[in-house]
Amino acid sequence: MSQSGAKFISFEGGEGAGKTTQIKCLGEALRHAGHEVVVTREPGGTPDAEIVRDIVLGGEPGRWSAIEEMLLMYTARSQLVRTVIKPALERGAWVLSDRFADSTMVYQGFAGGVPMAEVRALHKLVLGNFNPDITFVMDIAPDSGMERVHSRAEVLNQFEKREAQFYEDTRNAYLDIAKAEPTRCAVINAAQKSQLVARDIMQVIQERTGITL
Ligand code: T5A
Repeated sequence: MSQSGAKFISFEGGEGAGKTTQIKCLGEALRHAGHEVVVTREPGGTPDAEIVRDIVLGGEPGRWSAIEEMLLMYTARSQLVRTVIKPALERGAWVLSDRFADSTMVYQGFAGGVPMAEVRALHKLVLGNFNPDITFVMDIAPDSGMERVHSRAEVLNQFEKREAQFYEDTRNAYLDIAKAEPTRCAVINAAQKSQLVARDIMQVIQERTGITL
């Protein structure tokens, strides 16, 4: 679907893994190399989807059932893909997304208890076979990631107030996905200094796409 080799790249991983930081870094490198780049995030990325983000992330844990969360995520995702991501790829822009469908599989599926087959069926219904070309799984011990989140001193969203086991489960689920889909996913050691994380990400981009950054 994309023109001129542009790719759809998602960044996944636990809270505080450094996804936003690395998207900024990769976006700058791609722009510097002359590519158009669209940066987006999930849930969110369109005015309507940002409203869904506020609804689903606000309040206390347990406000929504895992199925309700999944439906809200896919409602927002459907509009984001239809109105932002696909048009960008069609005109040759690279798209960098802070989280995408693996987050639903991990948070509402593995950790939330929605059967995998049902998450996959909803994905198929809403998006068909549409998926990122490359997914970076930003791997870090949950304690270290949460330390970074707490040091930012922002108000925590409901997903940042769960028990420690929840973060262990989500980390393991991401690693399982990466193991099952090695062609799409690349696991990155996100506990390193930012510059080293960025170096590893750019190396994967160069190896898998053939572009020079
Ligand atoms: N969710 C989402 C679902 O349950 N289902 C879904 O389908 C979707 C799409 C989103 C929540 O929604 C859930 C999952 C999430 O819990 P969010 O607010 O977007 O919530 O939270 P996160 O995506 O987790 O983003 P964070 O902002 O918490 O973490 P990032 O983006 O991974 O980390 P970043 O780059 O903001 O860095 C965090 C801090 O660490 C520092 C940064 O400067 C920053 O202060 N930092 C580093 N420090 C040291 N070394 C490094 N290498 C560093 N990299 C960054």
